[in-house]
Amino acid sequence: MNDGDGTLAAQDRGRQFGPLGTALVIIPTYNEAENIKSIVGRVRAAVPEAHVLVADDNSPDGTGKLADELAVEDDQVQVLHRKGKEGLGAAYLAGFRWGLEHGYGVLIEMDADGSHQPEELPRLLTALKGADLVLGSRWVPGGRVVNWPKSREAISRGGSLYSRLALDLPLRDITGGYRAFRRETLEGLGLDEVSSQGYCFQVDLARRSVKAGYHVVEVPITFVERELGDSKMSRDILVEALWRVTAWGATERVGKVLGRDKKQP
Ligand SMILES: Nc1nc2c(ncn2[C@@H]2O[C@H](COP(=O)(O)OP(=O)(O)OP(=O)(O)O)[C@@H](O)[C@H]2O)c(=O)[nH]1
Ligand SMILES: [Mg+2]
Repeated sequence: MNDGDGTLAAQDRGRQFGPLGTALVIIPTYNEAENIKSIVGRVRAAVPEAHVLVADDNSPDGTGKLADELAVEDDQVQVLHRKGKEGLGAAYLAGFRWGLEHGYGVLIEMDADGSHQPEELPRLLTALKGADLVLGSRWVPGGRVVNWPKSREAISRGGSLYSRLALDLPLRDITGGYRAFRRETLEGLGLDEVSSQGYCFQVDLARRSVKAGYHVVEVPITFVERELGDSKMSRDILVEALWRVTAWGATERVGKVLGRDKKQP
């Protein structure tokens, strides 16, 4: 784990990490017809050895069909067609399962709208050579957002700060969705118990990773606001994140207090 000043916590020093294996970039899509071809092309150019899985929730705008056309032309591109819109978390869980079943060594989360720049993927993968999980981070030195209104930045920074304090996590960008996991990390997180969606899904996986003792590293990224298509962010997603993070924080605090009482004679 990063101990705040960029150095490794004592228990992580000297730890050996195995080779990475083939990477699968999972791109969840819902109505991303204007973006899908460009994002897949950029991923393939930036990391030619990586494979791509588009996890589409039967988008009414035909994104799934466009992804199929890409898959026909390129055998490193696959499409997971899902029945209907079930949210970002469910799409990622299905993508992770597919990737683990197919033997990939690294599983990457990336939005379809260009906010996560594929050209930054090599830096995430380099960091993963010495980590269990790499978070693309807007809120560490060197990270930034482009074209976001101040109000959106305040919500995002506030969400990460609240999660950091409520859950006692030594991380700066806890809601971000540009991440690289080693397969062993995902296998150790108890994915079958994850039911959260949206931003909350990202907080949930970060929290589980830290609690499991994994070495989590934040790499600065430049996050670019989408130019095409519509955001799926909603009030419901924010409300879900707020209540779940608050409930997890309260449960952990009660657990710590009870544990401390038990130790006292
Ligand atoms: N399969 C699937 N993908 C989804 C769903 N909801 C969102 N996505 C995808 O998840 C990614 C992130 O969604 P966005 O709408 O960009 O959310 P956001 O980045 O928080 O919001 P903006 O910054 O406003 O774009 C995009 O690639 C979406 O197409 C869903 O229900 N199912
Ligand atoms: Mg987006």
